[in-house]
Amino acid sequence: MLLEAQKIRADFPILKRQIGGKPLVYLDNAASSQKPQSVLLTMNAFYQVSYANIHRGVYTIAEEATELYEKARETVANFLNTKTHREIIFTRGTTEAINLVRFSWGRKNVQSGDEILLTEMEHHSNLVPWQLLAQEKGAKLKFIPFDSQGKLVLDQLDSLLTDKTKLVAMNFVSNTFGTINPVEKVIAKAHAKGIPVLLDAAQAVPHLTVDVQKLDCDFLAFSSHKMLGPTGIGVLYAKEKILEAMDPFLGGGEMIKEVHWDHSTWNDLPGKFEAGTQSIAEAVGLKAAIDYLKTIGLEKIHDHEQALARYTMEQFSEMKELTFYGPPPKDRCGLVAFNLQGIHPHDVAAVLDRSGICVRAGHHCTQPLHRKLGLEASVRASYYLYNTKEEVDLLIDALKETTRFFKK
Ligand code: C6P
Repeated sequence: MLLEAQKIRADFPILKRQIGGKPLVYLDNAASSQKPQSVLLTMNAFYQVSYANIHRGVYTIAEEATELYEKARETVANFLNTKTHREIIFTRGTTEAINLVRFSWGRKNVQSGDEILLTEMEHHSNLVPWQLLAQEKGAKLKFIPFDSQGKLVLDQLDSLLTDKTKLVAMNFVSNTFGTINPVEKVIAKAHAKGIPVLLDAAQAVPHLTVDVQKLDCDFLAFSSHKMLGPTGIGVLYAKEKILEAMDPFLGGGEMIKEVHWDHSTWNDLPGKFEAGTQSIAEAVGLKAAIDYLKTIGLEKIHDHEQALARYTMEQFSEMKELTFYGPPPKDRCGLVAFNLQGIHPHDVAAVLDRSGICVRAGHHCTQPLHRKLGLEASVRASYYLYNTKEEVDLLIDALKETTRFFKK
């Protein structure tokens, strides 16, 4: 079922733009999404009416700003169905959230000879931090493989989870295949052996209903900018008792209770992990983004994007010079990565830009995944609630034209 995308589009000022006289066709939502008017106006109003630093001032606008910032935390907590809002830590984004776990949890809990289990389809943000930790500690990384459809092969999971495994860290939705991974299964198996699980949910939270209590994941990370919110803010969710036992991440203002010349004590959660002045207006903007997503409904958004992906794949199947990657539509979110035979992905993206079409070309921060496929790069079209079937048609026409152009 498709959403009434034309109505939704009216809420996004940038979508009225033209590129070289052609309407903007924004199909790079997995990289970052566009922002509705409500997010822009809310942030603007915050700066114009209530802006001040938070948790410090006793004057009216400082109290208002603090209230709005904490209201944003509550909104995120409700959105993810956490047990308490103390389990929500604001970070700069997914990357920082995962690195927070690496430093504050990983340094304490991973030792020489230990193992961390990842998948072969991790974004570099959920691979490089663990490589750095493994190098520092003398630990080892292991990988759940993917098959020719871009789905995880779980046959070996029991033997991949060993007495030495200290953490499973995996993406919920692949940013390259679009695969919705069977995270519940992995969590159940890992927990049966007492192993905590971190979900990189950067491509999941914007598109799927995510309930952390139902999932029972131990950590979960995502970014605001991929879900209609501003850049510069993201979230780390972690179970309260795990956060309590973790060391602070950054040291400085706000994360302390008492400071002496030679030592300090730490603030209660979540302050312990939010050192320095935070991205205050961005938190307010993230709340507005979640409010907007809730008015449409994540189930409807997912159905819409999946229908667009299905339609794209049907069209792609008819194009013999095009290869696309990943699982069948029912197992994926709304993105499709592909290649046109004999044409470099960057050339494809540059030609599409002449038709006002924005797609990502490159390795999408999944170099090892591309290497396993024998590729250096691919083109990726990724959809969101405001994209239309007509835009997919424009993409298909432009790709056919690209093929003709390069064959000349
Ligand atoms: N993927 C893409 O085009 P940050 O940059 O911290 O907001 O998010 C990093 C990140 C982590 N995990 C996954 C699964 C992701 O997709 C991303 C961001 C973008 O695919 C930019 S590289």
